[in-house]
Amino acid sequence: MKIAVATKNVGKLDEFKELAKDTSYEFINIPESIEELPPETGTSFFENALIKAKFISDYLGIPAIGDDSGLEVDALDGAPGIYSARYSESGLDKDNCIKLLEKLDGVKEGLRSARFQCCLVGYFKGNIIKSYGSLEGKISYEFKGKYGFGYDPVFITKNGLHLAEMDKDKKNKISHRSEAFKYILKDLSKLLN
Ligand code: ITT
Repeated sequence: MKIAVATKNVGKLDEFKELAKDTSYEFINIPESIEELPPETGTSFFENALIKAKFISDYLGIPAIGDDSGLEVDALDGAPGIYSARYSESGLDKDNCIKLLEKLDGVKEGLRSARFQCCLVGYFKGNIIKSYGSLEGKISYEFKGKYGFGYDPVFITKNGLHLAEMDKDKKNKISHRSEAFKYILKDLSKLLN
């Protein structure tokens, strides 16, 4: 079965492709002709992931998976949360991280706890499946690492490494996205019922 991955984020797509390697499904990119996904007008990761999945599934006529994810920082009352991609004015990964470190300026190490959240939604002809995953850690004081995307350079995992110090294989062993992926795989066949 072909399933479209409803994302324009190359970092997410790379991780998906790696996770999908050992499955019997064929995960495909959305066509280049789709320049933008619809606006994320939802109030939760679930609602936004559904917007993406439904749009792409209806457009291509095949099942699609949408991923809405983000970072929740306790000292910032859960921000940037569903606004993670649009946190800084430019929305660029580097600027988002810089803004986050500025917001946490002066916050002590013990109070910098945070977690990545990921909601995956599968959609086809009105059928909806969903799953969640999360990854606990804390926000660093500096950038470190060359892998990954988004907030990976400023997120320290339980093992003390920044997420951007882990290559795709290592990140996929622990990440919020891989946890959600593991759960949604079990339900994918329900999309065709
Ligand atoms: P699509 O909507 O096209 O999928 P997006 O980047 O806009 O791409 P989101 O709206 O879900 O996706 O925003 C998620 C943001 O949260 C993303 O831009 C990253 O900055 C951050 N994020 C999510 N997962 C991450 C991860 O595994 N590592 C680092 N940052 C992550």
